[in-house]
Amino acid sequence: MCGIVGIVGKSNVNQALYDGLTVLQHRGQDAAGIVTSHDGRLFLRKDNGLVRDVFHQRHMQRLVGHMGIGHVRYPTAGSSSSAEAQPFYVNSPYGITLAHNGNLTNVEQLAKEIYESDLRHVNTNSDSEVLLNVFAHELAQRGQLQPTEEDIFAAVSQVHERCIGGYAVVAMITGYGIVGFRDPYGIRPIVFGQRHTDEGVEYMIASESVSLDVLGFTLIRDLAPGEAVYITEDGKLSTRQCASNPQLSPCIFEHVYLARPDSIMDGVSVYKARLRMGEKLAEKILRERPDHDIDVVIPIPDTSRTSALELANHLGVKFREGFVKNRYIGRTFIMPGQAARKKSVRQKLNAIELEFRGKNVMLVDDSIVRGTTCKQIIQMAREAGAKNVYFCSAAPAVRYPNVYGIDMPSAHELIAHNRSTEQVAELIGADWLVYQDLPDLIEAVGGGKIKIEHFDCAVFDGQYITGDVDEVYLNKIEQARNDLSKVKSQAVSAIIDLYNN
Ligand code: PIN
Repeated sequence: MCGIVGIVGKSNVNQALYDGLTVLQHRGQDAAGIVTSHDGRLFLRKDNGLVRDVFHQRHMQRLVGHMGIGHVRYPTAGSSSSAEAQPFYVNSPYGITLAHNGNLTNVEQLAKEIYESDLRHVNTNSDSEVLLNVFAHELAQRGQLQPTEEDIFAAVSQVHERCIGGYAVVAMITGYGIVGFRDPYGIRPIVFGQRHTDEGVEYMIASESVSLDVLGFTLIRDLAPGEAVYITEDGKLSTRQCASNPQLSPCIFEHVYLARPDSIMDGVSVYKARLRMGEKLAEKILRERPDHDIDVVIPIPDTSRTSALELANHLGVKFREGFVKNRYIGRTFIMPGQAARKKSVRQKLNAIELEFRGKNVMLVDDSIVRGTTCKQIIQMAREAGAKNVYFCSAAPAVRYPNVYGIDMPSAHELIAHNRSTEQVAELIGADWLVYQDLPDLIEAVGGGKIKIEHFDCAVFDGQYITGDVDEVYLNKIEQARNDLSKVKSQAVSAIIDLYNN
């Protein structure tokens, strides 16, 4: 998962891009980058770290120009070196930079084609660099000294023909304009909007509408699946459907956990969807255990608060804040003679005992992925004196890996993979575990005022919408992950050895 922004303004856009990325920081804390264009030149700053750490005064001063794009990265499969921070750049044609949220499932094939047929060099393992080269190649094929909107939309159509997976993209064509586009299933989110200034209309493209809100832009709409928007440097906006068979199937996990609650995605308020998730959970509990003995509903901060609140309302049970989260977790230092240890949940969350002592508590989280955190939280609730600890997940059981750009563990690391609800309950130590049913989640998100019928629910049902994901592919990503974690743990051991010797 990553965050992207693009702005065509009437004055320097560096500060607005910085602010827009800061609002999207929850989508990725690993690396950040901004590129701007001025007088046919581009100016780029990117590095590993949070937005506030990557950009200093001296970098901001150099990022001149009335248009630019930016990115915050959350690593998916592959390494997390600063060389893979985005935006990426290719000099031909025109000087194109690109930032991407998502994952291409046919990246291996594309990388081969790019090298063997398109005669292009890709310097990293990032699928975003591959995507950029496909787009650049297709634009170059049009052979125009000055690209028209026709050329740009035709290149996007070719990208759709060649690239499979989930992708929301912003690209800047130096000296010409900014283009945003979305994969033909609309798996990853992307919106655009405008704001009026004394100098004229400014346009912004972003992963989430909250980024537009905070900067004073009005949401125009989401890009449709397969659609592209092109905004020229002097502020002319055009849109085009570039895919031959688009079909909206957005990632439902955005609503469960990834997106901010104050965003509107594909017309649906994330906040409202989460309220409805709570309502559906309450209905399920009342259906299955009409004589339940829950004394209090306690959310595990932060995401689950919205659904927990509505769950408590519909059960007619008290809602209480039983856990306090530390927002300022410090770094872990490796000291001589000490092994690096993961920060425990105890350091992040603390229980307020009086809400637990002698009570039957229903804890609520947005989802259960590995099950490691919730196991510790259940333990904490017991230590705080709870009589019985019940657990509710606002999402169904996560049983399959994500291949469209969410950093999710491989199948064998998912606690619910090949396990029943009862088995998971036992492993996490809950007296009773309630998962949301998938049809209820779909109804919670797609059954409001705006109807959405199809979602990418692959992490819950193993149905990969692009049709190209099979056992062989899943085994390959599992292997890549294992190799990566081996390399990481070897690196940590090497550092520890260094200190110890
Ligand atoms: C919580 C986000 N949410 C908490 C992410 C934990 C799964 N985990 C998914 C629950 S918030 S585990 O956004 O930080 O508030 O199942 O892997 O233990």
